[in-house]
Amino acid sequence: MPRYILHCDLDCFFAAVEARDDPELRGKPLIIGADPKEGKGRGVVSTCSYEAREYGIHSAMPISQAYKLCSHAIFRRPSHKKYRPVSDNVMNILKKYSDVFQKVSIDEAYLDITDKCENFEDAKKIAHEIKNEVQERLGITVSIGCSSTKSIAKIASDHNKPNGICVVKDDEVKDFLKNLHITRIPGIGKKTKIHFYKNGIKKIGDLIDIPLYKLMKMFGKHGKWIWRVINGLDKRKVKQFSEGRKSISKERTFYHDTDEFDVILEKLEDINIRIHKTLIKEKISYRTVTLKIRFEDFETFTRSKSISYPICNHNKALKIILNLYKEFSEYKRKIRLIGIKFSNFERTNKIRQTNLCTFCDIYS
Ligand code: TTP
Ligand code: MG
Repeated sequence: MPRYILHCDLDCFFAAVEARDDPELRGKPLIIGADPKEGKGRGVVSTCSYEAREYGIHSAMPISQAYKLCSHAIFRRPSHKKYRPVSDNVMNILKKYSDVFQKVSIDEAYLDITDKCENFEDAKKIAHEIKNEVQERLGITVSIGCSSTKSIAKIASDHNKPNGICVVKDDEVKDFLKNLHITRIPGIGKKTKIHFYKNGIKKIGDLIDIPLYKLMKMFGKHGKWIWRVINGLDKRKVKQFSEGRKSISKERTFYHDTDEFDVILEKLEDINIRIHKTLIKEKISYRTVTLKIRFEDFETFTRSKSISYPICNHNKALKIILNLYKEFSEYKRKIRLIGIKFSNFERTNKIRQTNLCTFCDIYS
């Protein structure tokens, strides 16, 4: 059964909002980020207008370098308070087009519109309607990719930026991908691309005819993820994340009540990793970690630790959990159940450190 998935991504989001609100900024190289202090400033570029991109400027570039490349650009500090409501308004428009809606960052979301389409022409019409509505109501532009998998829809939304729509039908996937650089595959970034270069692979076309077993031999489980993406076989669903969710927890009852630390630790590690997969996928950071312990006599305790800044890191979380556990290690009773809860959430913008490994761990 064919699927129709849209990936919508706003164009130079922060810069677009600034230019919408100040006509002076339109059509000019505009850089949103740290203060350049005439080339001596520290910090980075958050984003920039497409006019600024012509000078080679991009997100995460040191602001001093951006200043060198285009000192006559207009520099503005980001004003997050302004962007959040615009993002909410965009998401509310998108949600009207499908209940199967997944926000993935402040300016990016997937929609599964399979129920509303018989073919890709229908999907394209919906993409146009969305684009027009966003532009008319909010005065900014969105680029939309459409395909039957999330990964190809995402690559496609980037393809005709800004203000573009790109539809990739199932039988067009290989042709569409073959001339693109390998870093367009989600999860292949600056660092991982080196492995591919060593094997003489630069374009996705260099990977396309390699059979699965060989890709797995060359790149392990990463190879499997790549094979799925380039063959249009990424099966990930558009998942609706309940924005009202306040916490995520998991608990496990031991088969036999236990006081063996190794057994308890293994269980904690397992639960911790599983919850982090969800947290990473849904781009959630937390400030509070809670440990729950039920002893053999059913007496139950919870202990929490809150930290001052949001994190999403399983190693740090485990340290906190083990610190909370210390208190109970004195007890001379066996444990029946153990659980972990993460709460006090903050939705992060983008998880920028995602590497291929994380992708494969999450999606395999
Ligand atoms: P992106 O969608 O990655 O970038 P963009 O919308 O500015 O440009 P594009 O047209 O290529 O989609 O990120 C959305 C916003 O998130 C961006 O406007 C600013 C912010 N951001 C940062 O603050 N730092 C970063 O490194 C990145 C990548 C984005
Ligand atoms: Mg964007």
